[in-house]
Amino acid sequence: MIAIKNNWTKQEILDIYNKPLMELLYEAATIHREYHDPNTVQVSTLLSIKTGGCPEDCGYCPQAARYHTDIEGNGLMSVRQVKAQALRAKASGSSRVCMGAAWRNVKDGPEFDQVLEMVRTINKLDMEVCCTLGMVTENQAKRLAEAGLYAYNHNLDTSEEYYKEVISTRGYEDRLETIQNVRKTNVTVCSGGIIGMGESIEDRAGMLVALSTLSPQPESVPINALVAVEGTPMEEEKPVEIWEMIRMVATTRIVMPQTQVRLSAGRTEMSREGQAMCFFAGANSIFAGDKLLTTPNPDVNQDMDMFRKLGLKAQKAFVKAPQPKTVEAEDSELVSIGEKPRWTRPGHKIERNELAKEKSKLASRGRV
Ligand code: SAM
Ligand code: DTB
Ligand code: SF4
Repeated sequence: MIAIKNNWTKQEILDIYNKPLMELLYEAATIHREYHDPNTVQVSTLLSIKTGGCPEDCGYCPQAARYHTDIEGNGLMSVRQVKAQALRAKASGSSRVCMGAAWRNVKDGPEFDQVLEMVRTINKLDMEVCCTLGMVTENQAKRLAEAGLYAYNHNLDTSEEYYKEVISTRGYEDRLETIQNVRKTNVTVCSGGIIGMGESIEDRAGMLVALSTLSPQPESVPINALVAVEGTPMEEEKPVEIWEMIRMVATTRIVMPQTQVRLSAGRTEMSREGQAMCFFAGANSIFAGDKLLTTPNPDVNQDMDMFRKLGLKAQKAFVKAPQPKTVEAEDSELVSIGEKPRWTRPGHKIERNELAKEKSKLASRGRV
């Protein structure tokens, strides 16, 4: 095995991304086999525990309150509901549950306590628990770790330069700081991004520089293809070609050999042959279940049929890192410490976000 390289440059990554496809595939598949069982794929189920009404302006996201989309918003789910969904996910072959909340950042209080209880409950079902709740402080990351969290998802989404064209309500440095806060615990880091938002190939390479130069590199990297949802600023973005997805997956595999590369949003638009090429190129994780957070995903039976045809097995829980211990709420030594984090709010104007917001205002007045 080659030592992990932590100083990738944008040019080196571009040179990999732009290789003739057969060479790129061969190189990625070779590295993939050195570090992973090529016939095993992790299956993770997403659960939107708090949907819609988010104060952020992420241009891709149907859950941002300021855009007019069709999604149905919901308050925080109960621990009982979450347990029932986790049991269903386990029965259908998932080893991980990823709970997503449409929050800008975690706030100490009863809702966070409820999420901590969800983490304890799922860890006790012997499944890997992941959360994606927005920005977190060091103390909040420690409390999640103590409850038994296995992974925290916090995407960089794109390059630092293009991020300014996507989101105006927070800065790239906030995302990096949250990742650092998670790194101060034993919780593994899951961080990736989206392709198909109008970014250049340089931006894709820029995102991979930001991820691959983290030390250690993230344990998982989700690669999402934009799901262009009506009402969002990105509603008119053209779907990415499968070749772009394959190149992105292969490049991610080469620059982050140990990472689990997850074929994430956008699979409903991909053929099985296309997905098979992504697995060959080094993808070894998927989101399963007929829904992502708010948008459709392939049916689990269809996925299991694809696994059978390709001879793929579902990865067992805790094969990459040991199961964390859960400390019960009453035994916890960690409490809210009244932090007042200063997450940035750049607030610059992004034209397509402003247009989508205006359209949404007109729609709510019944004029569109
Ligand atoms: N609110 C938290 C945050 O932003 O970190 C967690 C939930 S957020 C929905 C998690 C990730 O979903 C985003 O970082 C983004 O990468 C992905 N995502 C959201 N909408 C998407 C879309 N329309 N297409 C593809 N990926 C999307
Ligand atoms: C990630 O990278 N992709 C997932 C998960 N992490 C949280 C979310 C995809 C969301 C796609 C749009 C939706 O369903 O709302
Ligand atoms: Fe909110 Fe997360 Fe959606 Fe951004 S991506 S609008 S932070 S739910």
